[in-house]
Amino acid sequence: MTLLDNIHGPADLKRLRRDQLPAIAEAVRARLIDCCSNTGGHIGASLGVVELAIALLYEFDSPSDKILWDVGHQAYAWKLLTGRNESFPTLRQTGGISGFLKRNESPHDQFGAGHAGTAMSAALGMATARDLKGEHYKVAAVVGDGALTCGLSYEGMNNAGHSERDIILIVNDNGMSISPNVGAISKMLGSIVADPKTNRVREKVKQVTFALGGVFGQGVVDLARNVEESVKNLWSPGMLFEELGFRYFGPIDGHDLDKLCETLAFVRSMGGPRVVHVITEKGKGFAHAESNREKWHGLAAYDPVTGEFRKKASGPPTWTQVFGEGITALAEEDADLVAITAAMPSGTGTSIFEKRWPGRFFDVGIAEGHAVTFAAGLATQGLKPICAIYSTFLQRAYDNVIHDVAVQHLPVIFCMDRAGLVGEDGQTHMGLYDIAYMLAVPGMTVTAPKDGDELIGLLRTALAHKDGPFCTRYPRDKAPKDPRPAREVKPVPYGTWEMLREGRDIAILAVGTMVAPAVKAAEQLAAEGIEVTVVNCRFLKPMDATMLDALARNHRTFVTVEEGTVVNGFGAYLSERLQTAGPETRVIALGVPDKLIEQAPRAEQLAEFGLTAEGIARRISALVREETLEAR
Ligand SMILES: Cc1ncc(C[n+]2csc(CCOP(=O)(O)OP(=O)(O)O)c2C)c(N)n1
Repeated sequence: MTLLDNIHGPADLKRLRRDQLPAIAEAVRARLIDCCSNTGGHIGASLGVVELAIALLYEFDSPSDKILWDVGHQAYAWKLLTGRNESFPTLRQTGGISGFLKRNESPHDQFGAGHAGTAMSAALGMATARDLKGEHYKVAAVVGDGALTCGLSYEGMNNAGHSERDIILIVNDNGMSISPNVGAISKMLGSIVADPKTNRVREKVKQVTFALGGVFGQGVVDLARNVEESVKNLWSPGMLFEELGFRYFGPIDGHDLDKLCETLAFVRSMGGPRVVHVITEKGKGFAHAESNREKWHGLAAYDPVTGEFRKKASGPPTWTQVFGEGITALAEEDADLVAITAAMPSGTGTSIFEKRWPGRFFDVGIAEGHAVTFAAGLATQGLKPICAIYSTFLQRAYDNVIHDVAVQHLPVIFCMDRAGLVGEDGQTHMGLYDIAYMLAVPGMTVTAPKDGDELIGLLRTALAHKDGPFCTRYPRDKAPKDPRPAREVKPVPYGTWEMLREGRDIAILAVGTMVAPAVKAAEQLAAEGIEVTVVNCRFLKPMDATMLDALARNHRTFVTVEEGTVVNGFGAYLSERLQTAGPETRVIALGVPDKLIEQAPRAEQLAEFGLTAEGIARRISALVREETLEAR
């Protein structure tokens, strides 16, 4: 029995004395470290806000007060304290609780997320609804300093400050995004923390305002606040927030529960837009996580004592590594190649490039739209920008892809990691839509490699391609085999497919990750006496018209296989192309169905949707049986 077993929600926490809260924080940390050692997850980010989660639940009235966590990856303590202690070991597991906040998981999860930058806008929506309906709860958005590199956060702040509504922004400032945070705002937050003179003055002014409130009436307090504001504007680097219409409180130590509770209680009691600047330490209380904050932001299962991963990496490198090493090598040959990431240097493998080519590497912060338009600007001047952004996060920048890149026909190269089924991160992170959204962009070359060599070959093709944008995609997985050194890999001839096996009747047109299982399926089918054709459709757009026309002459049934949504995917695109091929021709599209996909290991997800050799063989066997019956 631990202290946590008695906490089933905020009411249980509120029954405790304030001096009992540090023991709760300790119990929460122990539980997080223990459970995440089996499940993996965002342990570093979550350890940093244990006290903040406790203080918010202690001083506010969740769920009638609405507390929103931006991204939601850091809200594990929040989960433990709002009724999910018992189910916490199922975190990120099949059928278990989510690694992010989800509205259908708990009434305390006010707004689901996974992508950064949404909390401020959503909070303002709630505060506005409250006011329109004449209700009286509080709304607070907890936003990390990393998420303050998102343009969306400022759109929300700009609107909230102007609205003068009762709304609280809590800036969780740990100096880190996943990697050390970047940009001017991050520097500004740092200078607030570092400036002792400012802090002393601000502290004094605040104490005076507090004291006056106790002795005199509201008029004097208002006057004192005006003085405080003027002094702060003179002295405070928190001015950015103040100018946006927020009263600034802080910086305060986010691990000091007394300070946190006191400040939150005071700020809760006020009205208007206000910001509380809380300084926290990522990984707090777990030595391994404190010593390498980037690695421990979020990770796979580990040994809680040694900090080693439970599963040792063996076998071929990940696609991410192949990409990172590939562009690093290609940059030796091409001085115009530059690489861009939106706050994901290690996730995209561009950190490998950064080490070798720091001057040609750009981390622009969590700002995918900006990353794309920035790349467009680089391309206008003859550079060859490689924009490495996860498939799911590039969704944020769709207009930039069309308006800033495609309309101007600029040769920007998009490399989409985590394309396809992403496993335990669940619904918000699925890379299932990029084929559909990229095929729809006029002039976009859309590709997917079957292995690491082909990825490097396609990158070579992309770098030589001057005629508009180019994209490629690869999954969260190991590459099928070790790639050859980049210098030995030739470009893939533009717009060509690769015939891998010739059969009769049915042709499997496989995309990227589905090529290897399609080949294996064909072998299994051959053992049943079914001979199928297998084609590697590494160019989804433009298609290999010569090969397609030849195939259409001696195949009736085309089975496309892609790791993406079947809605408007490659199968749909091919159907449109084959409309005039003859009444007998049909296209069967295998892929991911049109629904939100729940968290589970990636291999389980692939099997569930039949995107394995066995699954493909089963579907084709059934088709052949149907066709035989029809023919009788
Ligand atoms: C739009 C978008 N891009 C990238 C990410 C990947 N990502 C998840 S958490 C994170 C860092 C967030 O930093 P911060 O807001 O400071 O929170 P912390 O992890 O430091 O608590 C990033 C870049 C994301 N979730 N959403």
